[in-house]
Amino acid sequence: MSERLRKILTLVFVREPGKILLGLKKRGFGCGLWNGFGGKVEKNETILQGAKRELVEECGIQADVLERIGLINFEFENDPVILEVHVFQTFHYIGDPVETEEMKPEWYKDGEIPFNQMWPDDKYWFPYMLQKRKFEAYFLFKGMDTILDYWIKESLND
Ligand code: 6OG
Repeated sequence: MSERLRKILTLVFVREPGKILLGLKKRGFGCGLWNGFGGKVEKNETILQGAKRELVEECGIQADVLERIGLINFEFENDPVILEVHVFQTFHYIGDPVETEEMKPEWYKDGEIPFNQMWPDDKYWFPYMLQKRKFEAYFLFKGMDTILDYWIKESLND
């Protein structure tokens, strides 16, 4: 039996009524794709603390309250690592988004999300987020572009 290594990651979306802040990833995993802000949770912090830290580091925005909206497990074919991504959103934040070495931020209207320049899983679960429904999901990838298998369900509790 193969060992599964679990990496805990965060993904944060800053929202305004009718629009959403995305960042173009300028380096590393997912480079060239629009996404929320986030990264690995460090050993000395909670998931929520990690989410807030990454949001400040990657686009200069401070959010005192983040709402937990989703949990996604990603697996990649022939890779023992499971990515456990905790998804948050906030409508209450301080500061204007700034470009950093990691991300170029830009506001998008809810109806004009650039799915063709995003991870392919996003088009499945963004509708849940945009309709303020909490969700849980699983995706099995082959490489970075192909989804071999997935499920998604609304989660009614936190
Ligand atoms: P760093 O490695 O830069 O954090 N992430 C994904 N986001 C989406 N939408 N789809 C995926 O499909 C993803 N895999 C990872 C989690 C990586 C950031 O990218 C997110 C983190 O916010 C596979 O530290």
